[in-house]
Amino acid sequence: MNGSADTRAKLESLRDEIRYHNYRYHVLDDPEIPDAEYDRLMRQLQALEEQNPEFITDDSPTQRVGEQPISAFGTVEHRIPMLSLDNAFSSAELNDFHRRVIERLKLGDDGDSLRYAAEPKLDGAAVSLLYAKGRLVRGATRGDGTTGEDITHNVRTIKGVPLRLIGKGYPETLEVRGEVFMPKAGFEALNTKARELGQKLFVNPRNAAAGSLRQLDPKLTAARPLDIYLYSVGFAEGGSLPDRHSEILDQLQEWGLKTCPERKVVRGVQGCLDYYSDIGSRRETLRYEIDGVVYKVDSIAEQRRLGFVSRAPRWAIAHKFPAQEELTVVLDIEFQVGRTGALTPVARLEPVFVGGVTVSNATLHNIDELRRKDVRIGDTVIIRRAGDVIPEVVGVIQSRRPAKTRKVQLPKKCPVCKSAVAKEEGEAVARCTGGLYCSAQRAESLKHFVSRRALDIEGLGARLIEQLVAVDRIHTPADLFTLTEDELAAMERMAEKSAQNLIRSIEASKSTSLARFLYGLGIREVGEATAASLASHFGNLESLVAAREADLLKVPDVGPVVAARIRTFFDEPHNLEIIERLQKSGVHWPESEPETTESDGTLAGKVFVLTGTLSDMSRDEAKQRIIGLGGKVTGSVSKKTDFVVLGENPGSKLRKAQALNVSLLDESDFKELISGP
Ligand code: 9MJ
Repeated sequence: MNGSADTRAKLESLRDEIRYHNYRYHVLDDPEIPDAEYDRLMRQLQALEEQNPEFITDDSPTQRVGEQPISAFGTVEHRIPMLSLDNAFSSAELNDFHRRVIERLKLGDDGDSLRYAAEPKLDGAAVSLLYAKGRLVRGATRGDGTTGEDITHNVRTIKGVPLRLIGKGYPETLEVRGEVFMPKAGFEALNTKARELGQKLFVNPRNAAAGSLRQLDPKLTAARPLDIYLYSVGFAEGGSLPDRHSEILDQLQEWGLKTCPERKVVRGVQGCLDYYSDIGSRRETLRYEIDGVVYKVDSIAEQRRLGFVSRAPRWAIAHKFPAQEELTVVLDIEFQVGRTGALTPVARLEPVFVGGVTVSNATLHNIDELRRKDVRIGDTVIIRRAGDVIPEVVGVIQSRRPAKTRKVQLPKKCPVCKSAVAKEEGEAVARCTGGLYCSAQRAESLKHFVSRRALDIEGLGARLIEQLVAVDRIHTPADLFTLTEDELAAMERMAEKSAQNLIRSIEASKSTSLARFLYGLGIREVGEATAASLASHFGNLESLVAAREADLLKVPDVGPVVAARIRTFFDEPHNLEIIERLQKSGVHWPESEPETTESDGTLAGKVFVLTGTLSDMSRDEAKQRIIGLGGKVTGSVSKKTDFVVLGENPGSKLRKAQALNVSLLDESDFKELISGP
């Protein structure tokens, strides 16, 4: 008896929790928890209801396919229900799906070559568009799958939605379905504007797309950067369609309906898995947000034979990427001291699997962020890890804050060297004032000096550097070149062979380039690109050390702040002494002719940014060509950038360029430009 009362109470409390999150998500457009957590709650409820079917109630969130339409819009009955997709979270689950398909279709060994139409799974809002005699007559949201909201006025404002179909041969009546989404660049621009105006930010592009579609005033929707890709046909009358999904989409494209350019036909599970990893590796560089890929049995006849289960087709599955946001608990908050003394609050976490790896630390960026987000020890927080970016704490789940939490204050003294901590007014970053007295700053400077893009000393890891600093064996980079093999072999966890190899790579690192050396010195504000500009501008170290601020300002990429930092660095006798010792130990680089700043080349005055890998030339070569023609190359995209050159797998610079409307050049455009008239 008691057992069943407990079960009912548990069911009701889960349902209430899910209803609360439905409300936050669908009504307030302000979700509190990550999708992965919502999915877990839903699955928990489904499992509990499956075990206790007698307790299923009509008003349970499981009994609804999607969200109920809000009444402000007219409603639309979908003639054919708009289904959702089943999910596969692993290749094993994908294999199960494929096996079921083959069994149902009785394909036997032929199943290995079954054709699937594969496409990215867009993270936006599902819509239906109805065309009568080629004219757009209605747009609707998915709603609960059966009944959606009439958003005709809003979809008409989306430039990617044709108001009339083009070409010929389209059916008299055609209902197409797809995803309205907000491209990442547009989303960032929108949030930047909202931040400036002190307005509420959108949590993610999907939320922004869904919210934009449900504006009562179409002018508001029109001002939002929305786009669309169509991915299926609901029904077609008075005309015929091809008999493969992939060919139907080709046909839609010819009638002016946008389809995703990444879609592809693959064969069997292996083809699906290859597609999954290809799209996964390019996910960050796509201009829109996706949360997985979708595979659909390509043959429409086979789709019909497979049919549907209650909510989803049996012929399609969404293969999800690992969630990029997850929940966990903050065990502690510590301050890490960086190379420049910056104190970064870091949350120590209950380990959590997110973005494909287990994460136990996440950054809180700086003290202002920590205060703004009001993260406390004991809090349940959202952790985000996207691509290779350092995991960060996105925010706190207020409703899960325990009665007792502990707030963390900015320490007055450096947690490592006890020097005073200073934070300048208006600056977000607090710093340890200990300079090279602080062993953390010393260790971090050394790690930077030996890092791959600086002197590139292989085998000299963070642990070893920390040990060497802790025993006071190394104070400055120059001390690295006095290490002996015997000494290293005596260090903890150091095999003789590794000691030998390390000495060899220290020796090899002595032959470097001026750009790498300058970057390795760790001058504030001098990143890789600025170091490279300084190296090619001055050609040798002596001229750079002797340069006045006015001379430095002539270097592309160098403004007054950077120039002052460089001057301060070389005015410090201690720094010059280290440089001299390094050169005496044999660190050297080839010198080059200083650049002439006055140029009348064909690219005179044009500012370039390079991103991604070019197939026919190295980045350095590309850069030399631009400089040779009078142009400049800088490291980051700004309003001053004239062109961004895109190689293979461009990074965030592409998005920035799109947001700022900077001209983009692919490799062939670029080659044409530098080859001249
Ligand atoms: C998305 N979200 O990209 C479907 N979807 O197909 C794609 N969703 C879908 N297909 C049938 N590419 C139901 C939903």
